[in-house]
Amino acid sequence: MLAPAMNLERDGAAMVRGYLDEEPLRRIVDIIEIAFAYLVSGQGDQTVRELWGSVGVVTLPSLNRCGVASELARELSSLLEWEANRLLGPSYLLAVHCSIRRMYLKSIRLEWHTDYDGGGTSGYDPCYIIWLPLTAVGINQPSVEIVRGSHRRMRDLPFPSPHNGQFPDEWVARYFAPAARVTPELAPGDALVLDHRTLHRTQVLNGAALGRTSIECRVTQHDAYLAALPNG
Ligand SMILES: O=C(O)CCC(=O)C(=O)O
Repeated sequence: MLAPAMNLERDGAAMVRGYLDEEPLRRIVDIIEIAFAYLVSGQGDQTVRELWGSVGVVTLPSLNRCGVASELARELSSLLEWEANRLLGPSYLLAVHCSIRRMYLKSIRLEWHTDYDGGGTSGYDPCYIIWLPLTAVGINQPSVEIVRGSHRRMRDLPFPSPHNGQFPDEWVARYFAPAARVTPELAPGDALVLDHRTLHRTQVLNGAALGRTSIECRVTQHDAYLAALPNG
């Protein structure tokens, strides 16, 4: 289903068209392309190469081990935090939970999960993901599919047993109406903002020629972290 207008508090998700202006978008792309060019040329230590090779991800704190100068890595972090603050109000960038994903194999996709239950963010509540596609998604490249309103119900539903952080499609179908599933079509510079309890997965897009690049930026508004902000 195409994305209807959504509200972050009510739906646990919202689309923000034109979240990034042209200049910050260009800076972000330029900085992360340095990292991918470095890895593609066979450089990088074993840890960064393994993560990149297995799930197509580079974490924000590891950029300086991927050929990105420290000041450029800092510029990227500051930019992501500044934009998040502009959108959501005072928010602390969880750099260790921020990453850049380049999908280049059909097999790399994430199944239904919430970051709260499967992504290690439960200690940061309230916490949000600002998902930034750097390539157009939703038609030829997979977007992120979400279950609208799931952030509230996920507090109370009985989890599959055993639970490994993922939720099988049948489990999601049992508790949520098909109409609650939304797959936004987004352009570079747009953002999809999610509550960290919102169910989401990589869009299933059969036949897509994978070449998608995206950023998962996570921020918290937990009091302890807000107090660490310069104006906190
Ligand atoms: O980029 C994707 O396809 C999935 C991202 C995701 O699920 C996440 O960041 O938690």
